[in-house]
Amino acid sequence: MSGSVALTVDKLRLAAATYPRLLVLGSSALATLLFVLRLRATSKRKKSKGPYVENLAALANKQYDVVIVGGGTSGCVLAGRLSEDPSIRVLLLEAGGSGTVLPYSRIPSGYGRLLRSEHAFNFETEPQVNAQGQQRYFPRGKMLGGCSSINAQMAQYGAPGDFDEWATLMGDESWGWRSLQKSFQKFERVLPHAEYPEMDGSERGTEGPVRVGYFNYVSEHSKAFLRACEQVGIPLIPDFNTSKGPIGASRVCVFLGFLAVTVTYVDSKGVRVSAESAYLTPEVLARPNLTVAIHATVTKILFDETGPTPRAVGVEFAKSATGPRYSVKARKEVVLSAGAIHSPHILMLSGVGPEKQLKAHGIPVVLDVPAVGANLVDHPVVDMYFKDKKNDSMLPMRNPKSLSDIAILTRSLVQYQIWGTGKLATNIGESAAFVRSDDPKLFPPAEYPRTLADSTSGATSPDLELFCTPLAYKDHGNFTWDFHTYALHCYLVRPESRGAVLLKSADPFALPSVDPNYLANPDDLEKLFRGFRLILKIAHTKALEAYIDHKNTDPTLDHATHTKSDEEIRQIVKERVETVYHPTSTCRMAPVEQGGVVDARLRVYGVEGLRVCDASVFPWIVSGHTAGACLAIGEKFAEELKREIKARK
Ligand SMILES: Cc1cc2nc3c(=O)[nH]c(=O)nc-3n(C[C@H](O)[C@H](O)[C@H](O)COP(=O)(O)OP(=O)(O)OC[C@H]3O[C@@H](n4cnc5c(N)ncnc54)[C@H](O)[C@@H]3O)c2cc1C
Ligand SMILES: *[C@@H]1O[C@H](CO)[C@@H](O)[C@H](O)[C@H]1NC(C)=O
Ligand SMILES: *[C@@H]1O[C@H](CO)[C@@H](O)[C@H](O)[C@H]1NC(C)=O
Ligand SMILES: *[C@@H]1O[C@H](CO)[C@@H](O)[C@H](O)[C@H]1NC(C)=O
Ligand SMILES: CC(=O)N[C@H]1CO[C@H](CO)[C@@H](O)[C@@H]1O
Repeated sequence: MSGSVALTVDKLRLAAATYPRLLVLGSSALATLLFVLRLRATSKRKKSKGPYVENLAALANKQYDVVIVGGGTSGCVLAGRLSEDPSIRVLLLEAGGSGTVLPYSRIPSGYGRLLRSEHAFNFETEPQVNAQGQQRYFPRGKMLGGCSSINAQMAQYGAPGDFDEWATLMGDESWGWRSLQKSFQKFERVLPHAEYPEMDGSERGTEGPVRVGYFNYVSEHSKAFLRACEQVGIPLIPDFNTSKGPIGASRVCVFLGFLAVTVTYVDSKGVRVSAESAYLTPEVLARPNLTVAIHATVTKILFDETGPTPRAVGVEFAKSATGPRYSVKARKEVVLSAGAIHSPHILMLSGVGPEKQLKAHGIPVVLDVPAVGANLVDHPVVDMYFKDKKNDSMLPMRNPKSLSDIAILTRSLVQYQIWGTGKLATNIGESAAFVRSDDPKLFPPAEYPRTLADSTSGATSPDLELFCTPLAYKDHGNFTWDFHTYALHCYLVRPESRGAVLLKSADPFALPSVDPNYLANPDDLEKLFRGFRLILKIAHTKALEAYIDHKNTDPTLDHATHTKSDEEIRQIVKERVETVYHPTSTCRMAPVEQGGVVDARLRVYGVEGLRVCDASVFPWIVSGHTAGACLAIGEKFAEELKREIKARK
């Protein structure tokens, strides 16, 4: 009894001694934070909130040439580019609000806070039958810019072979890398950086609206990760030195940056570059022929079914499930850019999809297209957690616990506010490496005897990506440790498992079912297992010795995982596998008989006046990050549609 009283008195004394300092520091941190948030929010709001239409009634029954459904990554590109032609009247309808007014979208490290918020569609997947039956959180951005407003800002686009495969499939060279590269260059404005002179930009765009460069904060840990990769035999290829090298392997390597500090969609002021911030600038929004409406959820596409072929003639939309529904006419085209989950969802709600499913939900069938929502493919990731030996992680940004944490947070806030640098400017996914699961140097056949089907897009394309983050997290940030951690991650860039997006209800405001069907193909598990083993090897290199505390015995960390059996590791992969946020291919561009929903000009087969342009049209998932290709296909399609509309006049 007396002991506990003494303890309490001691605690009080300690609290009395520390609280004033805590309060002072805490309130200074809070003040700085509020200052940053207010300043950044209001300066932007003045410029960009005004031009967005929020009164949906004002749009009712109006006519446009092109109606774009979804103001996400591809949708913003289309709106910006199509409205360059003053003779085309464009309407963009976006379910969410503006992303550029949200501080957690603008600050590169802030996006974790937008997950599970009202600014995301917060899916839980169907139980993953090959991954211990678990349901997994699965977010999609719900705001202008779409996922480009909440993504990790890693500007790596895949491998040239990915796009060459698209060209071969469609028999259309315009989709091949050599041609599509122009569309990548069209969106890019590569910014030089003193620390990385090898990025000379000679094969990159320099005039586009999307600024890419090396302006994110990079921790010492991430630099050490690159050295660690070298120590296990992954060659460090200076990124993007594309000058005059031979075409084949060297260009591929350069494009991929087999191992590199990631180039990011972060500008020289340390602010995220989203499709909204890049394409919906005040000058663009001032165009009389462009209308951008926010908080406008498209509930269905309207068809004229009087002719021999159904024709999309407009869309219906609403602010909320119970609010009034409005409609607008599209004189020339309706373009779906609602992303890999919502584009097939909207098609189904509109009567274009698998007949049986539509009928089960009482939706009148316009056209039976079994491939709508099928072929869902996503990159499955597994994470490994370690104790950060340097105690220099992102922990104070998330969860400041001590005076020194608060001091670090305050310093970071000030640094970010004044220079746009410091820990807050990290994109979290700071460096990455790409490897092949059949590389005999990394996976000696004696140790890994199974021959796996080659799912890559070519001899110089990868099937695994490794990356590191200056903080370990579980469940997409729902759980973090209360001490300093470091994490290594591995994901499969060319999975062969396929899932589906299915209707759960005819209510357009109810989320559809999402089943990425992780690990359905046994080779996927084997490749991830190899990646996991490689990561463990990297974690135990000399280069990471100073950064990872392998003496730590916390059972929730992976310091002893390398001692586990292959079978145990496979179980860990199944237990941890989840989305790295790259779903694609639910409205595939492919010949009809190969599960195609759209043709090479992104026209939905079997109907007129309807296109799809977003990640859902990727014939196969790219061997890397997906936002770049969404921007590029937006550029490509906008150019073609402008030309097409002109020719029709
Ligand atoms: C957390 C996270 C991290 C990621 N990290 C990276 C990365 O580092 N690098 C990278 O390259 N890629 C990354 N990605 C993936 C990449 O951002 C996406 O693949 C890409 O942005 C998708 O673009 P999209 O145009 O297909 O769809 P989206 O950008 O998702 O756009 C779809 C838009 O449609 C709107 N919409 C949906 N339904 C309706 C409706 N009924 N009516 C009106 N509007 C509607 C949505 O609100 C959204 O704005 C990440 C994604 C996430 C979620
Ligand atoms: C980049 O390319 C130039 C010209 O080909 C070459 O001289 C230089 O060594 C290269 N730099 C790196 C870092 O590879
Ligand atoms: C890191 O923090 C732990 C306590 O959590 C402490 O034991 C260790 O000495 C610290 N290491 C460094 C390098 O500060
Ligand atoms: C976060 O994790 C807790 C505990 O595991 C869980 O109960 C909760 O549902 C999770 N929160 C969300 C929003 O998923
Ligand atoms: C098709 C259309 O509405 N065009 C209008 C675009 O804006 C100009 C003014 O800049 C009008 O003159 C056009 O009629």
